[in-house]
Amino acid sequence: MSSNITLYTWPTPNGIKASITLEELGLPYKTEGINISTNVQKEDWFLKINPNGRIPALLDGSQRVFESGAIMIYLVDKYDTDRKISYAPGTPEHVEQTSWLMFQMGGLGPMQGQANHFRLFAGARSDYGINRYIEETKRLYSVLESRLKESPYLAGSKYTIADIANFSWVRNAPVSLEIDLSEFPALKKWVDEINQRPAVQKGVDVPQTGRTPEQLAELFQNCRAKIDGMTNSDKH
Ligand SMILES: N[C@@H](CCC(=O)N[C@@H](CS)C(=O)NCC(=O)O)C(=O)O
Repeated sequence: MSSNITLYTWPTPNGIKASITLEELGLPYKTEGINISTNVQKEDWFLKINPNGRIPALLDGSQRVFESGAIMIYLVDKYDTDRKISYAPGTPEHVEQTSWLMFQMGGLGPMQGQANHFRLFAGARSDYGINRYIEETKRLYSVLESRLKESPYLAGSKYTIADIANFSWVRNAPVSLEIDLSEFPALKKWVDEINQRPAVQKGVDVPQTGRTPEQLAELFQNCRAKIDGMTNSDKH
């Protein structure tokens, strides 16, 4: 199928949801690397594509799409005619697919994002913030664990965008937040399996930054050490 897609992205948990989806669908696309540490995502030209000033965002011809969940839904609605990574609207599995996608968009992403903020990037140390958001992230992992004990994939027997969305956040938790996935064996098995998919291996590295997994692990370790070295600023 013809497309004229440009993906504006950076290899972060939200960014790779879009690139993995494009890779799984085998769609040709151009990539514009948006290095979020330089705040290019707040520039006027970019705000015309995503008024929220965040990645990922996508242009398909003159059609803009922003919010990673909306991008995934747009791509499967328009291009997944073979239902490779989605269920057909009107089926019970499609309702499950939407439910688990929204679980990620409204729950796991925001909560783990706050855990990342307090544990890795905050300007002041808050043990309350660290504990609250890491515990909430783990609670959400236990919800995924329960589902994956009863079903091979989140929406049913098929790998879908619901899996891509949740996987994109869970995969890095051991190195970023030191969450031990062996506490969640069904979740760990699912992550390990999805990690093997060729489209996932390509999609997690878009755009290529040249940073190795070891360098990323060291970066996270340094971030945690910086926070640990601060005095806890919570008021009691
Ligand atoms: N709900 C949005 C969240 C997007 C988001 O937070 N993107 C982060 C990277 S993972 C970002 O652009 N951060 C830079 C910033 O906040 O300026 C989505 O799912 O697309």
